[in-house]
Amino acid sequence: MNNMNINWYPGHMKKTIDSLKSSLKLVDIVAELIDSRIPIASRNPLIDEILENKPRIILLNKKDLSNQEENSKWVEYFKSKGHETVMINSMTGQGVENIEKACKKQLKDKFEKNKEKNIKSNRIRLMIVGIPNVGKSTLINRLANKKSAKVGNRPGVTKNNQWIKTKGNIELLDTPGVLWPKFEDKLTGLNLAYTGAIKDEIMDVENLAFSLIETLQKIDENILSNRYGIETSERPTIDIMDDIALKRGAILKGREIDYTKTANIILDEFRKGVLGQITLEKVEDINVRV
Ligand SMILES: Nc1nc2c(ncn2[C@@H]2O[C@H](COP(=O)(O)OP(=O)(O)OP(=O)(O)O)[C@@H](O)[C@H]2O)c(=O)[nH]1
Ligand SMILES: [Mg+2]
Repeated sequence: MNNMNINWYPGHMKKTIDSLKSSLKLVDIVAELIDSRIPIASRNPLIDEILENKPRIILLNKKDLSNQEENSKWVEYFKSKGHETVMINSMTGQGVENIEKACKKQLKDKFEKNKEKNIKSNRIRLMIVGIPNVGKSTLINRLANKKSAKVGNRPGVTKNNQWIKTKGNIELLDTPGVLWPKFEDKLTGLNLAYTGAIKDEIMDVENLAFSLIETLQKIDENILSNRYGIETSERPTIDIMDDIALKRGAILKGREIDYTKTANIILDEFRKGVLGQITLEKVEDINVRV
């Protein structure tokens, strides 16, 4: 956790907010990108304050890695808060085609006013914001119409701001807003670490994997049992870890268990989705945390 505090010292946060606020003036709407496995931990704690009344849509990314039933519940939840919400997989582009429609819904007023003024413009200027590693660059690449050149600088706009033309009516600000995640409570830090959102480990890999095993066991005892062909029901976490090590041949000279290797296997397989589509934070958890 300490490393994250170093990366996001107060001065850094203030700079981020200032630059984000000036970018906000350039766009019609903001897409808040969230990791669908951890929709609580992957949101910035100040996002509502920063965006104020700016139109916003929510994009739940990495839908290939999360539980589809929980995803539906999260979409309902965010919609109930007034946010148009879209489930996406930025890697394959699945769901990305629904982003424009969601923007249009959220910008209905603007389009109606344009109509009254007899202005014919369907252009939607969009900026993506999100915490590190949530998939911002992948989504930008996915939305970008590779064949068309960059739209170029607009007059009166900082030289750095380039616009990317997409296949539809969306014009994308090429630099996304990188926000810091929540890191007030331990569970949030752990969930960010399990999913690989934090590169600087908040604890060593062995302890992290140990605690991931406990978490997965609580979600569904079949996850590890199915994947590694071991008995997991009502067994101590360390025994489960030992069994995984034996199954995977993570044994050192002198027949000692290689816990580092075992831990890396478990973490890597979880992050890649090999253990299944697993959501770590459910809608119900909102009442307990936040
Ligand atoms: N499985 C899966 N992986 C994804 C998806 N979207 C992004 N990724 C992966 O997530 C990792 C991070 O993606 P980036 O696009 O670099 O994330 P970013 O938000 O730009 O990260 P920073 O630039 O560090 O802030 C990469 O390994 C991507 O391949 C998705 O929908 N599904
Ligand atoms: Mg990036």
